[in-house]
Amino acid sequence: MSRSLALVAGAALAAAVVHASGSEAPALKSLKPAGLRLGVALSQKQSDGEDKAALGLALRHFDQVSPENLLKWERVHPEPERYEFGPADRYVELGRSRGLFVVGHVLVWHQQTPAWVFAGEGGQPIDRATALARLKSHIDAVVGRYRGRIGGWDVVNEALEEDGTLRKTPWRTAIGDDYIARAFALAHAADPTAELYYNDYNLWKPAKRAGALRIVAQLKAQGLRVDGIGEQAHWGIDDPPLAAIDETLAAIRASGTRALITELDMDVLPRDPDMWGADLAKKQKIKAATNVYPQGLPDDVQQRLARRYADVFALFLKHDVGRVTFWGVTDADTWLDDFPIPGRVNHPLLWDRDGREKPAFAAVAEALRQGARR
Ligand code: 9MR
Repeated sequence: MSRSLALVAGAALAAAVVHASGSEAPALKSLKPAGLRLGVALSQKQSDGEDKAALGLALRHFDQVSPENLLKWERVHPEPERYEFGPADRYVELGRSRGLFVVGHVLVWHQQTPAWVFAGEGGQPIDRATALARLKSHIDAVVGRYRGRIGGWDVVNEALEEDGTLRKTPWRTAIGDDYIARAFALAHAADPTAELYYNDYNLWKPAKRAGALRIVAQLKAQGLRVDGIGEQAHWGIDDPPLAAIDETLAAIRASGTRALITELDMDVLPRDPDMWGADLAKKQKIKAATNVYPQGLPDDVQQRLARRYADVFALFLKHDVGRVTFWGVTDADTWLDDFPIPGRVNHPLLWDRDGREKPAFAAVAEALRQGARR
């Protein structure tokens, strides 16, 4: 690109920022305490610069980025001998060129991993040695490629059942319980400078939290590097209770490992206890009953959402979490439109579908200001 073209493109991006935010709101990252990383997950459209308005908001307000999907195994390593690094290279370069802390997500997960990874010879179950060899070549290739440039990795994601026992994943079946330790050791060998995290959801539940603390204590007892325990924080507008979040952050902090909030959003739609496991017909019924704000979020719920964000941010700051990452920039991109019920209109983030700040934005800004003053 010529210099003048680059200038025009830069100006267009700046214009998109002003248009999208609709006001001269302060950049969130300018308000926060220095020790807190404040980030957002980018879609590939955003890191590729196609969604300029959302990218503009991300670059203005955050100092850390996570990749929503493009570093998952199925994207980056779809076939045994084929890696697709293009989107990830552009994502890492974008973050580095803007001085952002770039996170890698995710090395070991039972989802979004192609079937070949777990397939043995001739239809046999995969053996331990083969599984370890595949794990090593993947981690060497991916972590090694971004050595010194990706600042921290979600090494293992969602290894726990709700009761705190280890989940029966294909990795565990093939390798054994030490697959977690092996993954951390391999990641550290591939980039000794990178921070390494254990990441999971529902760590506000005491049994699951105990499981995460146990995993990390065992890793550390083996001399392995662990820099953070990530609570994803896909939460609701009313639950989990603040007291449970408070206790969890206190417990993680007391364990000596930094707590991170890695995938924050607030589902505002009514919940139905059956919604996660329901069949398609039932899901349709639940959709009809719960898709209650298709035209936008009413003022009273905007205010409730703002209060909820203020409350959880007060706890994040109280417990000195190392990072808070939102799972998406605006409501236009949220995965919650399709989960657990497909085709609804959710409103979980700080900007609405048109990129306008919601009251929750001002609430987070104020919480950060107060946190920085303490
Ligand atoms: O937001 C992601 C969505 O676009 C993908 O379809 C989905 C596939 O499983 O993964 C979502 O991100 C997940 C993250 O990688 C791990 N924690 C839960 C997130 C929400 O499902």
